[in-house]
Amino acid sequence: MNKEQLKPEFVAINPQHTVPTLVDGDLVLWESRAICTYLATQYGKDDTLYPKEPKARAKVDALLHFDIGTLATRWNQVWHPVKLGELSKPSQASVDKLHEAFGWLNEFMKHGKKFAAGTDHLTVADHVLVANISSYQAAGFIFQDYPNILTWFNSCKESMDGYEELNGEGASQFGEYVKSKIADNKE
Ligand SMILES: N[C@@H](CCC(=O)N[C@@H](CS)C(=O)NCC(=O)O)C(=O)O
Repeated sequence: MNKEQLKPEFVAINPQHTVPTLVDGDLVLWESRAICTYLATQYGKDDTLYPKEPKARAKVDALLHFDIGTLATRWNQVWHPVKLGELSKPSQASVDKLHEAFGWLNEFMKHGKKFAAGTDHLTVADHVLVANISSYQAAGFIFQDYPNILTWFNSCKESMDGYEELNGEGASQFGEYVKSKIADNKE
């Protein structure tokens, strides 16, 4: 928020000046999903977080692509016009499209397994998706029409070490910021 990412020393390592950016030895990496798969591959004690088996990995990759290509893209269409002051509140059409994506995610999760990629253990797909879903919930979106998402979200919160400190608190701050921006526009 203080635009520290625009400082020359940051732009020198990542010309796109996006957060997060990881420096690990001689590797400089941005794009959060690539960072997650790198960390799991390089430092995971086994391959459960990011499976080596091609079909299991493909299920995880599909969710990572859905997360950035559909879920986050549709969220941006809801939020960015408000953030940039172009609209006072999100357009109904953009909200409907986001709900359509929630409906798809809810369907993907009807496999009866605990976690998103159809496993009973966490994968990077859960870590990536939970960052977005928790933010949208904190910003006021209700998931009661999406029971598979709600059940999965609870499993993530129970299973991810340090969930509240590492994700919940930030999601709440983000949600409050979104809600305050929309409320300010009403006054
Ligand atoms: N697809 C990228 C998005 C990164 C991104 O746009 N991050 C925002 C914060 S959520 C940012 O760094 N904004 C500051 C800027 O672009 O200068 C990722 O997942 O890492």
